[in-house]
Amino acid sequence: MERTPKSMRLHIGIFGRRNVGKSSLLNALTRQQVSIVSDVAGTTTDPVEKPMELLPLGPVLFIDTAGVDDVGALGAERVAKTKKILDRTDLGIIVADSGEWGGFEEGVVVELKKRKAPVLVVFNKSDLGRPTPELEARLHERGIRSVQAVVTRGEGVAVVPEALIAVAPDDFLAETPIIGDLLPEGGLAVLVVPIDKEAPKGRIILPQVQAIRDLLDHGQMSLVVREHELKAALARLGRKPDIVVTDSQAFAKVALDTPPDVKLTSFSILFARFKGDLTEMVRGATAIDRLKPSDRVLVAESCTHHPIGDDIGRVKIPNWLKQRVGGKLEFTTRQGHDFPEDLSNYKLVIHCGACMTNRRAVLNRVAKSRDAGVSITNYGLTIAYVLGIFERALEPFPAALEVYRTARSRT
Ligand SMILES: Nc1nc2c(ncn2[C@@H]2O[C@H](COP(=O)(O)OP(=O)(O)OP(=O)(O)O)[C@@H](O)[C@H]2O)c(=O)[nH]1
Ligand code: SF4
Ligand SMILES: [Mg+2]
Repeated sequence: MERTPKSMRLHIGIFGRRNVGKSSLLNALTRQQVSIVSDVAGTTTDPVEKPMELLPLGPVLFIDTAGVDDVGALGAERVAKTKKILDRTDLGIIVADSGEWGGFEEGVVVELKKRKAPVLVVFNKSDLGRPTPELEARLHERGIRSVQAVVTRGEGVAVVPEALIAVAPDDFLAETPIIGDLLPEGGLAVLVVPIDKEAPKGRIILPQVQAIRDLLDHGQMSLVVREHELKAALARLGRKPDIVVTDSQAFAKVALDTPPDVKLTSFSILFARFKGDLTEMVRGATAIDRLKPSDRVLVAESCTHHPIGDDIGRVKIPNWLKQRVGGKLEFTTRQGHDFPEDLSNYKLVIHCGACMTNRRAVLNRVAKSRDAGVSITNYGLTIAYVLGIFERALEPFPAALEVYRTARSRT
């Protein structure tokens, strides 16, 4: 994390009048005393920077600024410093006090919009006063998202990361390649694509197409085979491939046929990283061990049509999990944009590969699950977990594997 160059981090500037709770918010988000908080207006005089990993958004740099509503020589200096921060801001948080919104806040909105930086408004101190519904509606109409908080009591802080994901610029969310970074240039990936009755006629599905394109973009080769051809294909090669990627449905057979020193994973696991948050979903998979009979599990699919057959989320995964738990589980399936607002009844969310949606949508669901204290994982990770090949399937992703091993050692 610390190796991410500063320029690659999403820069999040925190702006607002003096004493509105900017530094309190930074400390709450980072869970550290990074910036000095006091009831004296004008406490922060120089910008305070704090790099951190804000999952699932990735590496960010928070910049707490000096309140800029004051006048006089010192004030002018502060205004100048804060204006400089505006120029480095990819995303601006405007902290407002007790629902108050005026020319100052509007001015910051204008400056941020000029720089094409998205805005999130945090109405802090809502224990003392709240924004009027009209004000909230007005901001909403202009596409400005707002949340209410009482930072000193920790209230509303947990929804801030979720709101940041929702407003973050697209290019900060779509940085991970699908597969190209997992093998060297000129490397070879063998892709296992079952052609069974569930495969769509005359074509291969989107995650597979996109993986092939990503390999081409990275100057790598691919060899596409069906699962019963894998052994023969490997035997024909002069050198072992760098990685084998399989459709999750053929995981068990492919794991047997792939030499132990060749990396192996699934399309769905590649997509847990590409479209979501692999680390969080790896941690989520370990919740399978804590499932008990009659627990509720949510199966979420990003589109209403499943080209590789409906039965994976509705039949196969439920059956494997029931077997493992040794009793009945309550499964609910949701499709498309229909993701429940209230997750508190569920023990686990199992998401599809999300090939038909964008990363922001999945990261939002990851954040929602985390807020609700519910584990979230995906199809491919669940299958690898129940088949007992989880560590093998995570070998290409050392950081995620480490998270898994740490999570296991705690239980
Ligand atoms: N009642 C109430 N007080 C709060 C809340 N959040 C912060 N405060 C208090 O407000 C005061 C100012 O907080 P800071 O975090 O220092 O505010 P700031 O915006 O960084 O202030 P400057 O650096 O001076 O511009 C402190 O006494 C905080 O404890 C809140 O939600 N409710
Ligand atoms: S979005 Fe999900 S359910 Fe739809 S095809 Fe892709 S993986 Fe399957
Ligand atoms: Mg401050």
